[in-house]
Amino acid sequence: MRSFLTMCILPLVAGCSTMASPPNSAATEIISADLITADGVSVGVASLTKQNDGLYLAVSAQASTSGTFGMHLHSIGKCEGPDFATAGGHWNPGMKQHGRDNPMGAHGGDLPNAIVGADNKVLLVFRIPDIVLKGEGGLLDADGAALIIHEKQDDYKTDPTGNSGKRVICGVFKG
Ligand SMILES: [Cu+2]
Ligand SMILES: [Zn+2]
Repeated sequence: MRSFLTMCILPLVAGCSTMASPPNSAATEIISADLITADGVSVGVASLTKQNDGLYLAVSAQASTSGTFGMHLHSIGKCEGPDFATAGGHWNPGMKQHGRDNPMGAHGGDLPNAIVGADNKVLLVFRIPDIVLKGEGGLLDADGAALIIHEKQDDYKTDPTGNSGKRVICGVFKG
């Protein structure tokens, strides 16, 4: 999966026009991340792509269980198990509180919950707001960023974490 996506960084590489996932043909991959568990086992990939109408995040992974799980962009691109504390807090360039349902929110890194069906597969593609990617305060600043999926549902309001529990899956975005 990762090598396939990486191969498609150049949109004109033969074969990329048949790429299944992104919804339109002008997609340009910006960066991708291997997703790992606390034991360091690779379980999928996440990628950021730029399309005609904005930035998209795609997540494809095998979870250990079905359910609804908090998912965020954290501020440091470092995934050291078992607790992934090295990834820091939620990416928060606007100095807000956590959660879309919090009047003082939300963090720039707050994402919708990942809903995992009975097959335990996570397969999500969604548009994220246009954000600053590079340079000071950008998502892909010197220390990068991490995508984290948690053990519990994000309640979209409890600061600073949405009560989403442990960090279960982590991937490093480094630009
Ligand atoms: Cu998180
Ligand atoms: Zn948050």
